[in-house]
Amino acid sequence: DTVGITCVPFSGGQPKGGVDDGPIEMIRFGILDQIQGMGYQIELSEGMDKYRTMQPASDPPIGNMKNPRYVGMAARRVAEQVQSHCKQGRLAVTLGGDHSIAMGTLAGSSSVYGSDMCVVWVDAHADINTPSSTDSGNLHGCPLSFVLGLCDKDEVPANSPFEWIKPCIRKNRLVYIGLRDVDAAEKVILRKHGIRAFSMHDVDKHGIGRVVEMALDHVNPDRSRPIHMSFDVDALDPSVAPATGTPVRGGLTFREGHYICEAVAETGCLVALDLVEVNPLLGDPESLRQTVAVGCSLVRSSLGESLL
Ligand code: DIR
Ligand code: MN
Ligand code: MN
Ligand code: MN
Repeated sequence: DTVGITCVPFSGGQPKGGVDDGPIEMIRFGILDQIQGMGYQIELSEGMDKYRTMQPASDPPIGNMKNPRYVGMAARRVAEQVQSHCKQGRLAVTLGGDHSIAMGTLAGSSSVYGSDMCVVWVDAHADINTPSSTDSGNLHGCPLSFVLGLCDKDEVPANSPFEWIKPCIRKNRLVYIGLRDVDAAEKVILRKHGIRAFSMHDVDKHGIGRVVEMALDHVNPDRSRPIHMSFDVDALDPSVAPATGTPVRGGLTFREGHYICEAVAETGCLVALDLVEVNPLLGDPESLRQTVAVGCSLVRSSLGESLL
């Protein structure tokens, strides 16, 4: 089997520098050798430096959205690179970068696997703000609204940097695990569209085993549909993954995070994986090492490392 890896050194979807060094730190930690050591072939997407040089000289806000052109262009390139891996039957692994790049990863994978594909979104946050609902204007809080087709026409007009994104993910094919910091406007969106979410409250109540089972039953009852998992390291508790831009207390334990990855690997349905929001610039060297290490081990677990 071949894993197609796309490194996206990109931080334009949020204000903190450093998250663009997430992929290189994971490579330094040995993620490529580790994946090869599991018996996979690796194909690496070309030109990761382009994600830095493609930043436009001028990128004024559109409405509330910050860096809209940069985010739109980078995500479009991510979509092409992920699409090309999926087309060739490779498991597409994307290392971020901030979570705005998921509008690209999902556009890319769904262009190959179609609307039958389901999405498991593991995050402290819902990342489903629309261009008009976002308070922060940070596009890493918005990727899902674009791919679900929740934006009004006037939010994504012709010539918008996001015009290329077609609605490609069905609302009943998306499920969340780990939520604990959801904006009021996002709660309205989740309720309005009946999107299934398992918060940390649900993890406490049912245990992670039952939560993952219920989540997969919702989007993939026969375990036959392709799965794209998008894993934001801030889903983990800050004691486990401290070096991330928007940590929120009360998150997943080390084992709970890995359990999700193992259970998804066990389905044999995983076609694409995002590992995002590792920010090596935040915190002391030990926090950094710990966060990079846990990011790499989540990837390995998703690829089946811990299955016997
Ligand atoms: C908040 C925080 N909902 C926003 N989102 C974050 O800015 O839209 N996403 N941190 O990762
Ligand atoms: Mn996120
Ligand atoms: Mn998050
Ligand atoms: Mn975030």
